[in-house]
Amino acid sequence: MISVVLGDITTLAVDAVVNAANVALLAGGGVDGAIHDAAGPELQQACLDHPEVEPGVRCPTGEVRVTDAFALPARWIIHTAGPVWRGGEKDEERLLACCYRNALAEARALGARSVAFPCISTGIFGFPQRRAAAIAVRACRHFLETGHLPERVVLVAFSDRDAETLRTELDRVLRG
Ligand code: AR6
Repeated sequence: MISVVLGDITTLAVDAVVNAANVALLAGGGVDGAIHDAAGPELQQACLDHPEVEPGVRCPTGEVRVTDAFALPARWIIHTAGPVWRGGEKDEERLLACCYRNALAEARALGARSVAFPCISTGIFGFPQRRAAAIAVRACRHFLETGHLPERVVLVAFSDRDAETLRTELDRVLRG
């Protein structure tokens, strides 16, 4: 089941929270900053425990890395680095879909029954919200058709407008 919730993702009692991180897994602003603030300082060390795969890159764009969730109500944080929007010709749409698919695959491997996603890439990284919402909803729908877990995916909006956009896209996809 996919649902849309308006609010602060750090407060949600779900098994896994997805973080819109950066490739370095260094605490930044936006939802990433909120997650680090709420989880506590151990989270940064847990992120740094993931090895660099090239200088300055612990999680390439579209991939995911898991940490404990420390002080969050969740059990795990699945960090993903979304694409920076560069006009749409740099593979941004495919990479954003990869973030959702890879995070859901990781959640399934962990045994997570519920997962919450922020609107990855649509803040500081500049991805247009409506396009991102359509990709998010489609990627989640397709993934949920392939197995039992996760049972519940929560798409979290941080503004009324984003919630409205997500609900519109979800209705569109569910209507087929
Ligand atoms: N709960 C839910 N959603 C939130 C919250 C929150 N507490 N706070 C912000 N959002 P952004 P990006 C929404 O900028 O575009 C960081 O510096 C926000 O309104 O957090 O993927 C990272 O370290 C927007 O809809 O992520 C990276 O460097 C959405 O979360 C970079 O920003 C995503 O906005 C990633 O940029």
